[in-house]
Amino acid sequence: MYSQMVKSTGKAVPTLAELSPEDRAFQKRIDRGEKIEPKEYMPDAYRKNLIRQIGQHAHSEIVGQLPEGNWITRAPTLERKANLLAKVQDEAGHGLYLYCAAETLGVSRDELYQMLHDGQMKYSSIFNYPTLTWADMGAVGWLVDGAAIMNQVPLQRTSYGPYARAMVRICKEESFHQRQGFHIMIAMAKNGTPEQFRMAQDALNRFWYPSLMMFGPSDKDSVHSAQSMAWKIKMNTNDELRQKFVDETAPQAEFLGLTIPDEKLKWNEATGHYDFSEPDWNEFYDVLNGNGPCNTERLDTRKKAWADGAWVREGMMAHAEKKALKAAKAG
Ligand code: FAQ
Repeated sequence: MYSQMVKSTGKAVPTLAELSPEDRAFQKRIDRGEKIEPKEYMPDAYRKNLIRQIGQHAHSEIVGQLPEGNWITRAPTLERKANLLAKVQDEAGHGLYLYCAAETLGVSRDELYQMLHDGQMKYSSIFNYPTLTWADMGAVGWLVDGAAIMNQVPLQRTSYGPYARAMVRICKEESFHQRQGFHIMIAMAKNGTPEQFRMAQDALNRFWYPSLMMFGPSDKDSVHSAQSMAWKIKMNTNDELRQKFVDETAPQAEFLGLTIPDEKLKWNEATGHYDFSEPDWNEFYDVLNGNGPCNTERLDTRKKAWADGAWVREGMMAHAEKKALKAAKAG
């Protein structure tokens, strides 16, 4: 079975004094809040870490189309169908901006796809779960896009210029996605039939913990957080963002009349946050290792799409070559 590699590359963050003069100057630029642009000096490890994160982010956007694409033909109304179609199309666009941002770091899109198909690069664990009912379209928009926004809004301030700028547009679109999902949940949980309410609750039950996993392992197990935060590739730790997500989502569930499947979920006056249960981290690592319910299906679908599109790519290349030849001949 296909397996996404789980590898540890984490090292202690060096102090300024331990850095070479070039890397020290680079770190000082980051500390001053300057943006790093493609042709400027950057340490090799900064470049590699960005390719890893942006590449995985791009893969998540395009693999993330699959669980929702499954429901376009079965949307309950024309309006819902049009909204879902637009959303799924937006995700493709997000993938493209992100692949472009990664390409500015010296990796080609073909190489990134190859690494996805070989299992050398990951995509978000959340997309290895199935979407079983229409209520799942509500839960994905509300929870999955909600978690994505929580993580991506701070990334608009990330140190790498092309990544930060891609995030601005992506975040605007993600907030529309979150609202279309919440709207579906309102229709089903607040204004729907008892059966629709039950479907909405069932979707929340299945998507709650996988959504919490989207933020990555707990801080003590995060491999990249310390260095990524020093480089402002990440602006917050995984646990900080997970807590923020729970704090925002718990009142929304209450508004919907739905119950988050966590007996420990409780407002804590002293901390000013909700207490909540951690997800099952064994399940998380199992999914990363290729053993989630849909890993094989998702990757096979992407590989087939790549193989089926070969004739289009070849045709476009041939057309581009012909045009270039004509232009050269014309002078
Ligand atoms: N799934 O050291 P950390 C979306 C891996 S976009 C899979 O903490 P890091 C839009 C991690 O890569 C969703 N793998 O890692 C949408 C690393 O493995 P590696 C995607 C995960 O990078 C909505 C290892 O575990 N968003 O949903 C996951 O500092 C609806 C150790 O972890 C982004 O990519 C996971 N959940 O923090 C589309 C945002 N978590 O690479 C369609 C940008 C961790 O060493 C429909 N990325 N891993 O082999 C980030 O902010 C970070 O990369 C984190 C992980 C926070 C995801």
